[in-house]
Amino acid sequence: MNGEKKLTLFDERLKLQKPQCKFGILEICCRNCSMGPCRIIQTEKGSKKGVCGADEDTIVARNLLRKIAVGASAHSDHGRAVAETFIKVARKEAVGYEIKDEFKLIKLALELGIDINGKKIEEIAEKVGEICLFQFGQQEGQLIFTKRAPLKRQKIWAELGITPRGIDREVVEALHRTHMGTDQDYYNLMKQAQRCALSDGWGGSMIATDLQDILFGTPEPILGRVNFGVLNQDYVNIIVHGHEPLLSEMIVVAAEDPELINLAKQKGAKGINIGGICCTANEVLMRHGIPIIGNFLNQEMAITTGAVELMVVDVQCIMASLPEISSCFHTKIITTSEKAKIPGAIHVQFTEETALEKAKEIVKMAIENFENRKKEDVVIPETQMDLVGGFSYESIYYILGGRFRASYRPLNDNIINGKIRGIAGVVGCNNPKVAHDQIHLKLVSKLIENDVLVLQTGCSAIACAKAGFMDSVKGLDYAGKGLREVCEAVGIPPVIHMGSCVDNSRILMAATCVVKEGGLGDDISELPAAGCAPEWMSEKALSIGQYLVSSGLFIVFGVTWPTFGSKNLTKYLFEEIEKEVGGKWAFEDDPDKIADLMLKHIDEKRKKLGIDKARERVLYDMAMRRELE
Ligand code: NFS
Ligand code: SF4
Repeated sequence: MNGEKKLTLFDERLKLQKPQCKFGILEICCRNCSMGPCRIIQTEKGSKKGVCGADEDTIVARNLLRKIAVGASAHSDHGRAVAETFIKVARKEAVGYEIKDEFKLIKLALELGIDINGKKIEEIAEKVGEICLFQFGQQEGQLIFTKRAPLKRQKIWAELGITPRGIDREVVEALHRTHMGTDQDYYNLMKQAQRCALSDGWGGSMIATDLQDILFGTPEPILGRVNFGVLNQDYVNIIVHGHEPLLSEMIVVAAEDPELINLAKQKGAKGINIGGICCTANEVLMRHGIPIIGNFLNQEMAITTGAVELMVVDVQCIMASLPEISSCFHTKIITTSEKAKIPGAIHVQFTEETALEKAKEIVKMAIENFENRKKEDVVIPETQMDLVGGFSYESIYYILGGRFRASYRPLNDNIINGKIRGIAGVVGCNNPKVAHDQIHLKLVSKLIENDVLVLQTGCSAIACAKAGFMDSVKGLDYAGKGLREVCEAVGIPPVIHMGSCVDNSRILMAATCVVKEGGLGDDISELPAAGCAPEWMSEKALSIGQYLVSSGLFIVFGVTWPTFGSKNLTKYLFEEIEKEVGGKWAFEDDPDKIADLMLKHIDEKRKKLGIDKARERVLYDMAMRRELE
C-alpha cells in the first residue's frame, strides 16, 4: 500500500455522515419543485404543509412511489438489455453468445403463443425476444407473465385495477403522478406503486431471469465456494461485480482462452482466477460454479487484499469509492456500461457485437497488471466455505420429484404433514447501519431451526453461504428435525440459493408452483410463507418487497422503514392493505423478533388451511420418540 494515502471505507464515511437528517429518515422532505425544498416540522409551531399544501401523507407516499419506480427501473432496464441481446443472438449479431437452453426456449415460445412448426431455433428465439421486448412499451392490456400467477391472484389485481400494463408505462406514470400538483392522495399513489412494482416482479425481472436462463443455461444444483479465501495468491485475480450476466458470462469465456492462460503463465502466474461480488457473483455461481468473493459490503475490502489485478463492473450497487481505494493498490477498476461510468475508473465500452473481443481485452489488462502487484502488500484472509447453489424453480421440480415424475408434490406433502413448517424468502442487501451479515444469519438460523425452508437471493444468499448454511452437509446441523429429515432425503441444504435479485421472480414462480400443485389453498396469500429483507438499502429492495406484498405475501423489512413520517400511510401498508391484496408489510430490526413475526404468520396460515394439527402431531411424535430414546 502506498503509505501516504489515507483510505476511508464505508463505515468511516457513515460515521462522518452522522447525525443523519431526521427529515430524510422520516421521508418528510420534498424537493419536487422549486417552491421547496419543503419539510414537515412535527412540533407544535412547525409547518404541517409544503408550500403547495402537500401534507406528510402526500410527501411520504410520493417519495416511496419514486423509490419503487427507481427500483423497478433498475431491474427492468436490466431485463430490457437482456431482451435486446437475446434478439441479437437470435439474429447472429452477437459474437460469443449462444442459446444454451432450447427446451426452456420452446416452452416459453409455446406459452407466448408462437407457432413453432417448421421454424428454426433462431427464428423462434427472435420471436420470443421481440415479444418480451414489446412488454416494455406495451400501452394497454396486461403484462404477459402476470398470466402465470394463480387465477385468484389475477382476479384480485384486476378488481383493484393494479394489473400492470407495460413496464415503461408504469414507471413513467409513477414519475408523472409524483410531479408537483398531480396525485396527492396517498392511497391512490400506492395503487400506482403496486402496479409499478408488479411490472418489475412479473415483468422486467421475470423477463431478465427467463431470457438469461435460455441464453446462459437454466441453473441446476452446482458446487461453489465463497469468501475472501477464494482469491488465489498465485493466480491473476479478476473480480466481476455488478448485475448483468451479459458481461460476466463473456469474461468467464475469455478467461478460459488458452492463449490468455499462456500469457498469464508467461507473466509468472499459475493461471486466471475469477471471483464475483454482489448479484453478478450469484449469476456466475448459479451457472458455472465460479467462486463468490463476497456481497455488497465486501466490495471495498476485496481491493484492500492487494491481490486483485482488476475489478470489472457493469451496473448497480457499485460503490463510487472503488477507483479511489484501488489507487492505493495496483487494482484496475473497469466500467463497461454506457449507463454507469465512475470518475477515476477506466471505461471499456461493452457491446454485444464485440462482447468477446472486449472481454478478452479486459482479461489481458488484468494479466498485464499482475507484475505490478506488490507481493509484500498482499493479505488474503484464508476463510472460505463450500456451498450448493443453482436452484431454479424448474430444478426444484426435478430434485423433489425425480427426472421422471418431476413435481412439487413432495414439497407440498411435507408442508401439509408438518415436517416443513413453512417457506421463507430471505433476500436483499447489506447496510452499514447494522453489523455486516449478522441480521441475515441470526434470522435464517432461527427460521431453519424452526423447520422453515429458506429460499434466498441477492446479498443475503451470499451472507448465509459464507456461514455454511448452504453446505448440504454442514447446513443440516442448523436445521430443525423435520426440515432436516426432508433435506436429507432429497439431498438439499435447508437454505436454497435461487440466484440474484432479479431472480426473486423465481421465488414468485416457486410460490405459484406450490399453489398449483394443490392442497395449500388457491392463492399465494394462503401459503404458510413469509419474506424478509433484514439489511436492505437499495430502492430495488422496496420494489421487490412491494411486488411480493401485492402478490399476497407478508414481508418484513429491517434497519429502517421509509414511511414512518406518515401515520396514515404506515397504517395502510402495515395493516389495511392486507384486506385488499392478502399481503402486508412490517418493520422490525431485531432478528429474533423478525423470525417470531414470520413464524406467527406462517402458523396463522397453517391454521387457516387446517394443517396446524398435522404439525402438532409431528412435534408430539418427535417428543415421544425422544422420550423413548
Ligand atoms: Ni439486490 Fe444485487 Fe446486493 Fe442489494 Fe445490491 S447486489 S440486486 S440490491 S446490495 S442484494
Ligand atoms: Fe414543496 Fe409542494 Fe414543491 Fe414539494 S411539490 S417542494 S411540498 S411546494
